Amino acid sequence: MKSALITGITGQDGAYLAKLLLNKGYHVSGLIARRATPTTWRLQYLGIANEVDLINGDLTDLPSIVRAMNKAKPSEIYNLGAQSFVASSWQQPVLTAQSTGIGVLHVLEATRLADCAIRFYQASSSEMFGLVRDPIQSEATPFYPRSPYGVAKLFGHWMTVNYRESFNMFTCSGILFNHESPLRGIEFVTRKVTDAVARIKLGQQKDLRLGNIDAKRDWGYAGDYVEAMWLMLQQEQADDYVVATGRCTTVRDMCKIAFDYVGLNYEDYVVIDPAYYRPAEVDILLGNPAKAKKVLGWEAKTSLHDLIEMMLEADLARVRAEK
Ligand code: NAP
Ligand code: F7E
Repeated sequence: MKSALITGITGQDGAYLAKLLLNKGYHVSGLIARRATPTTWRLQYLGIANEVDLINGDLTDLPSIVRAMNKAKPSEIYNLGAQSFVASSWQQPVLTAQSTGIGVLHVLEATRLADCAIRFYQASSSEMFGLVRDPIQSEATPFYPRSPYGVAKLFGHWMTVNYRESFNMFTCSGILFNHESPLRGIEFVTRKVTDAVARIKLGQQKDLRLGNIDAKRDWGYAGDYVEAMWLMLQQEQADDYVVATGRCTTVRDMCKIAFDYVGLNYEDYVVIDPAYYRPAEVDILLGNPAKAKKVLGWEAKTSLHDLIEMMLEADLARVRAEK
């Protein structure tokens, strides 16, 4: 039986990936950081909380990763754990560097010490493109990160490349563009919008305060994107891939789709609040997923309209259940 260790299993992607791997017959372990309140709600939402082995540990604590590796004995490791909220990375740059950057090195080093044959996936990010050098970003586009988060991800990305080149290890980086779902954290803009639209529709909220609604993102569905992660580790050769839809939309138009769905006009509710502006913005991200399609046979299946509808239906149900 194949065995996988997922860091960040309690996050959006970790939960979907765990479900995918369980469906493929894997034994799934996950690194779980100690928190004061429970963090397994996503695993519960997907009905898999009792089907995965949760091992205590923290990405900033190398010995705990080594112990988790010894316990899980994985043939594949997916490093998805990170401080992943870009806006917070200016408020907590050192913590972000330690978990999102140095944490990658801890997992790579623990993998090398345990068994160089373990296949390793790193959750790299389109935020590394930042102030974009090409209008459509591919694996060949130079990086220019714009946040402490992007800088930390770039460190993890190059470490992943370096371990492949230095130790001949099977290490892959997925350069994933934004991907969302009903399990997305509430602070990210898509989920902030769908949660607010549900609350406004059901009479529990009056307005929606947002920052730069002219920013453009290439949004896909997380359920599609975890398949690309798995495919990367099934290839003959380790490599890096852009994973994206190839379309991009403004935050403004994404809001319009969400409000239209419940029969409301976004202009009546959206209030611009400069508190949500970022010290340095990434104005546009648009990925070219041609390599992932050609080599992995992967492409995004879910349209932005379908994604927003899926998220809205889930948030409408959640808000109704709270009543
Ligand atoms: P997420 O929902 O924020 O999940 C992050 C996970 O990392 C959570 O399980 C969190 O645990 C864990 N974590 C944070 N700090 C940790 C630490 N010090 N030690 C151990 N675990 C820690 O993120 P996501 O959206 O699933 O994204 C997964 C990965 O892909 C992240 O690395 C993210 O940066 C990257 N990425 C995401 C996107 C996207 O659009 N979603 C795009 C590109 C790359 P708690 O639950 O305890 O906080
Ligand atoms: O912001 C703008 C904001 O926080 C998207 C992470 O998964 O994807 C994600 O990072 C855009 C930005 O995601 C609000 O300024 C406007 O331009 O949803 P977001 P992100 O920063 O793109 C990348 C690929 C990752 O790797 C990250 O881990 O929306 N925006 N008004 C707002 N954003 C938020 N959060 N809240 C607002 O009120």
